[in-house]
Order: sequence, then C-alpha cells, then structure tokens
Amino acid sequence: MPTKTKTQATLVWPPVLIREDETEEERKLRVGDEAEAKRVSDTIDRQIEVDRQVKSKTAQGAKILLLGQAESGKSTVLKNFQLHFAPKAFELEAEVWRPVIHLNLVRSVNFIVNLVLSRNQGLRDSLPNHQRKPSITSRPIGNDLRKLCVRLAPLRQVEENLIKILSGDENPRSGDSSGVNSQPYNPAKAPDVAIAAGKGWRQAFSLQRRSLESLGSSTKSDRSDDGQNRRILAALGDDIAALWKDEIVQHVLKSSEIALEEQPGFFLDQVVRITKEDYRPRPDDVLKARVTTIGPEEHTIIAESGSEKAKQWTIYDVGGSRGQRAAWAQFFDDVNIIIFLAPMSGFNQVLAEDESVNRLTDSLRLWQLICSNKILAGVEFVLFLNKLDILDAKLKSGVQFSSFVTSYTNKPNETKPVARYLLDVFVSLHQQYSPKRRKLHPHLTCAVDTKATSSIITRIQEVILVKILAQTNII
Ligand SMILES: Nc1nc2c(ncn2[C@@H]2O[C@H](COP(=O)(O)OP(=O)(O)OP(=O)(O)O)[C@@H](O)[C@H]2O)c(=O)[nH]1
Ligand SMILES: [Mg+2]
Repeated sequence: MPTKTKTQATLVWPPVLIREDETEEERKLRVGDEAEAKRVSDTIDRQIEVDRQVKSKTAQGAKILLLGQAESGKSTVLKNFQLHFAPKAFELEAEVWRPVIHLNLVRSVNFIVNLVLSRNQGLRDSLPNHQRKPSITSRPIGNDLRKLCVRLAPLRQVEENLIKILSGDENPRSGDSSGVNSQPYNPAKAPDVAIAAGKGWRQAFSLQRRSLESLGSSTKSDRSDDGQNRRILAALGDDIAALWKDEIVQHVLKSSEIALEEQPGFFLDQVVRITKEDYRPRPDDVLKARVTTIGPEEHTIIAESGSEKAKQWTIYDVGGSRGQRAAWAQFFDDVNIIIFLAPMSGFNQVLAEDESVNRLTDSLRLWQLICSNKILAGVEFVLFLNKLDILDAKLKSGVQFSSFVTSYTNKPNETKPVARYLLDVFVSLHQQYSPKRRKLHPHLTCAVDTKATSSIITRIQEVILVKILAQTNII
C-alpha cells in the first residue's frame, strides 16, 4: 500500500512541494501560507456558489402573487408587467382584447338605454321645478331620445354575439362560470364581464380570427359575427356618442347617482375611435378593458430586452371577490413577493357580492389578514393604494371622505391628505399585525397610467433583487 512521502504534493492547490530539509520555522510559515491559500480558495468557491445561486434564482425570475378585492386592479397590474417586460408580445395580443373592449362599451350603452327607458315614466315628475328646463322636460323620450334608443337596439344582438365569441359557446347561459358571465340588467350596478380562468377566451377569439385570415377574409368582406359586430358598431358610432352627450341621459345618470366614468370598462368617451371598423386597441385601451378574473391564473412573462433579457417572471393573478379568496392560499408558500392592491376610491362603495360591506372596510380587513398570515411572514410585501385618479375625481366632485370614514376629522377633503391618511392606516396595520418585523414597500398608484406604473415596476425589480441576495446570505 503506497504511503504518503514528504515530497508528495499535498491536497492544496497549487501543489506545494515539501522539502526534506525544511526547518521548523519554515514549516510553520508553510502551514500558515497553506491555511491562507485554503481560506482564499474557500472564499472564491463560496462566491462562485453564491453567484450560481443568484444567477439561477434571478434567471428563473421572481414569483409574484397579486392580491386584493375584486376590481382593485390586480389584472391591470399584471398587464402593466406584460407591457413593461414584453411590449412586443403585448402589442401582438392587443387585438385579442378588441371584443372585450367592444363588449364593455356595448354593455354601457345597453345599460344606459335600459335605465333611460325604465326611468322615463317618472322622469318628468322626479325633476325639481327649477330643473324643468324646456330642453329636458319638453323633450320626453317619445322624441329624439326614444328614436336614438330605437336605433341603438341592434346593440343587444351585438352584446349577445360578443358574449358568444368570448365564451366560445354557441348558446351562452347567463351566470355560467365556464364562460362569460352575462349579468342581467341591474340599474344599481355597472355592467361587468366575467370570464373563466385560463386563456380559453383569448384562444377561442384568436383562432377564429386566424382561420378567417387564412381564408383571405379582409375586414370589409368579413361575414363572421366579429365582422358583423364591427360594421354595426361603425354604423352606430355617432348615435352612441350622441346618447352619451344627451342632456336627459346625463341627468338620469346623475339623479340615479351612477358615475359610469368611474366604473370599470368605461369607453364612452372614446366612442368615435373605438367604433371604427378597423379599430385596433392601444395599450391604454387594453389596460382599461374590464374582465372579471374567475379562478387563479398563472402567467409567465419572458423579458424581451435589456439587462433582464430572457428572464422569466411568474405572476399569479387571482379572482378578488369573496367566493374566490379560498383559492389564494395555495400560492402562499411559493412566492417571493406579494403585491396587495387596495383601491382608495372604494371608500363610498359597497362590495358587489355583499352590499352590506363597504369596500374600504373590506380592503382593510383583508390587508390585516394577509399581514398576520404566518406562512407569509418571510414574503416581501408591496402595497398599491390604487385608483388615485378616481379618488381625486370623487373628492373634486364634492363627495365627502369624512362622511364615510368618520375617523377622518378636521382635515381637508383633498386628495393628498386623504391618500396620506389611508397610507398611514395601512402601514400601521402592517406594523401591528406582521408576525415579525418586515419591510413594506407602499405606493400610491394609478394602474391605468402605464408610465408611472412602469417606474414602480423598476423599483419592485430592485426590491426583488435585494430579497434574492438576502436569501443567498450576501447581504
Ligand atoms: N381609473 C382607474 N381605473 C383602474 C385603475 N386600476 C384598475 N382600473 C380599472 O378597474 C377595473 C378593474 O380592474 P381589474 O384589474 O380588472 O381588477 P381585478 O382586481 O383584477 O378584479 P377581479 O379580477 O374581479 O378580482 C379595470 O377596468 C381597470 O382598467 C386605476 O388606478 N384607475
Ligand atoms: Mg382580475
């Protein structure tokens, strides 16, 4: 059996030859040098391993979970991430959103027509004397407005066609969770569109378009439902615009306390552009398009350029209404970051699914629950106090914040102090209920403002990088 001789190289690198005539002093020096070389080598190895881990973790990208009540803006934030990291793919997909945008528009129109016709009866009587201007009271529905409503009647068929296109179902049933949820007319609530989880509706529509294109159908000769819808909308564009501008319509909406322009999927101020037969959605249209998310969705975004090129982001988007929240927990132990959305404009609104609950109260309770969750103790939190623009419009229109939030006393009914107040409330709940100390990254946001949201996303990227470095014990 070979034995180790004194001249044999030891296991350190570079190999050290040990002289036979080595003195005790030289031996000590050599052993010291070897220990130092090993320390340096181990440090380099550790650094290589850390770099490898960071690289693999960052290449894999972060996993983000979007949480918040229904209509808080989760899917809108997801679209912002898609636009930020993969603008080309976003642009390519824009066309798929056209029927959703058209459906949002058409449902608003049908909603107004139903509302006007149903209120017509009592309209004259309901107007106070001083508001009975001849322009309003002497022009009851029987005249111009009634004719307008009659001309707009084909939009009911368009609504049905669009639902059919989006659900991929020949006979869509109302409230069917497997397809588009066509809610019955409800004068107290804005029309909404719910589409089941997954990308089925996008695929159904894009497949339909592709097969038409391969048959050489141009927009003009397109005899599909989609082509027919476009032609009807183009023909009725001016009438829709006239309906929205109509004095009686505006009066009925105001007296019914319905602010359509503050509600999701509002496109009535863009009618002329959106009803053109060759309309192609712009990114800001796609951001405003409203589809209720049903069931969790996993989205993968691959960065198209820049230093982040090819990096993959996984974003989980969930449904926010109460019935959907049980599905959130399955993602809790697999995410790096949670973006929680709370719409600041909800202070004077109630939940669609439970009209006894104020939206702001619901957001605060939800936030408290998420903050106190032990599984999430090590997860980084980003808070979006969203819909800043709608909050601003509401306060400017005279809605008193203190009438709904009684603890807001002796402060101005203005956007800045109100937003500051809400921020303080959310931050202190986080401090109070987090199982252990954790940094919070709060932002006042308007998720339909792509530019502002893009710069927030850049800051979130930094947070994620720091988090990954911390996880690999670098900092
Ligand atoms: N004006 C304005 N609209 C917003 C803002 N954020 C989101 N929206 C709109 O609000 C609507 C609802 O947003 P979504 O992103 O669909 O809400 P969600 O949280 O995904 O809702 P669920 O899927 O039902 O849980 C959409 O029409 C958005 O365009 C905002 O900051 N300002
Ligand atoms: Mg959604």
